[in-house]
Amino acid sequence: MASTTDLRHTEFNGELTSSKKNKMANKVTVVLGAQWGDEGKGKLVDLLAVNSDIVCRCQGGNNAGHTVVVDGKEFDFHLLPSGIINQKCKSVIGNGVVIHLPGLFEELKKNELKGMQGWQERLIISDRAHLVLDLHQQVDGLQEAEKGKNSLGTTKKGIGPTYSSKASRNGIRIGDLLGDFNIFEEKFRTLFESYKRMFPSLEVDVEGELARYKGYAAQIRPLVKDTVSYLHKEIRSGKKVLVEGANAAMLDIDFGTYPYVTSSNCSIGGVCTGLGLPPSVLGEVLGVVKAYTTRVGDGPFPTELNDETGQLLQSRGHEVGVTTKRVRRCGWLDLMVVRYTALVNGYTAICLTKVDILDTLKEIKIGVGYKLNGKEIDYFPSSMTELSNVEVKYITLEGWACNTEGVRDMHKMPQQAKDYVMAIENFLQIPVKYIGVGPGRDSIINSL
Ligand code: 2SA
Ligand code: GDP
Ligand code: MG
Repeated sequence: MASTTDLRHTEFNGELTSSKKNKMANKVTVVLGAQWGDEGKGKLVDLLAVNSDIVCRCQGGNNAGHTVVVDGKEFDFHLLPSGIINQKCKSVIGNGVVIHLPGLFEELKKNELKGMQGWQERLIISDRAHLVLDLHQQVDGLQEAEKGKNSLGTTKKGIGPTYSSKASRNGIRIGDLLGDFNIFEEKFRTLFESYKRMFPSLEVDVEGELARYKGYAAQIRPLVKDTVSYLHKEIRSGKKVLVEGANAAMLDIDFGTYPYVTSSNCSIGGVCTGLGLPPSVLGEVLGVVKAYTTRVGDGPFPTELNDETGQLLQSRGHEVGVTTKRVRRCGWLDLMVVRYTALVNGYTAICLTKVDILDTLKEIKIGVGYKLNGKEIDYFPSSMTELSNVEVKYITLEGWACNTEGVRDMHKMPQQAKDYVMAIENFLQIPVKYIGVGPGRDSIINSL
């Protein structure tokens, strides 16, 4: 029987002391992609990690590619939170993330060679996170091939099939790998057989895979925890937590350009479900917006530029996928997209990146409205047919036609660049807090 004494010793006994209340006021900062990804989230996370104790990934897998440039050295992170190079920060891979263990160890090794040290003391993995198996990656490729000209342009990292396994409840979690290996083996065989029935060409060396995973189990065991209670304890004790969203709101499985989306919630809801955090602990929500728009993969893109300006943005912006090396499609900034994702995510401020890439343009356009069948619409279309048919209403601003890379103070920005920023703030009614003018950690203007 639970005694009264037991209850008296629990955290909540009816009275919260004022010091406890203050500690609960410590809010989690969230960084989210506001367009179709690759806005520069990695760079902002790396910058904010300097003042954080814990950096967390909450969703996605190694489809993501987040770049961090420190002292001219470039790091690309896929599964690891971008704060991992910060010696003072713990890095958490939360329950909402899907983990390809071979990819994770490869990523750790690659970064060790670049000088990353001591990650064993800093990396924490949720026991509830699902495993991406090589067979999921094969299935991703087979599904794309089956779709032919209607393929989605996935990264083929097994993300969709893994989240499908999770939703159909035959997925395998990190905790399963660390538990009774016979049960893991049974789950593995069942999963393989069910996919084999769907895709007879699927080839898996089951015995080899099982042996390999036995090895991975021993390697990851010291890193695995119940990250839900860990994070809550740390937040209560006053630690500063930063969450790094992967992919972006327009790729969100619910709010994005479905079916041309990834398979997780890349918007604010994914932060709560992917880490076990209630909305009440969330504080600042920073939407990362690229000063123009890019998209990698298929699907409608209303402000896409299939002309010289699009090529210029692609080449000046080095717009190439960090994971797949695919060339990214480029176009003007579409504020209809950002306004819609702001509704979903509730950005408290914007980080506007890659403003320097626009330095050579004489004129810059911004998409500020959509017309469908000649009529302006006040919603973001859910139908891909509608979105493919919208006519974009643009405003045209004068370019600044000078170099902004060295600017670190908003007052020293050319007037036209200030006007560009102001046009964005006025349209969105959200302050632009940071302005990126180069890939390096210090190439940023804090404008508030
Ligand atoms: P998936 O693999 O199932 O998640 O693909 C579904 C769609 O999501 C897009 N997606 C991305 N879009 C932008 N950046 C991503 N990360 C890499 C990068 C992409 C790369 O940082 O450059 O290297 O190609 C990313 N990951 C997924 C994908 O293109 C599909 O449209
Ligand atoms: P993420 O997925 O959102 O983290 O973004 P990616 O790393 O995929 O792509 C963003 C690219 O832009 C990377 O190569 C960054 O180094 C680079 N980058 C980020 N911010 C800026 C900026 O303000 N200016 C320039 N020129 N490059 C930037
Ligand atoms: Mg990226």
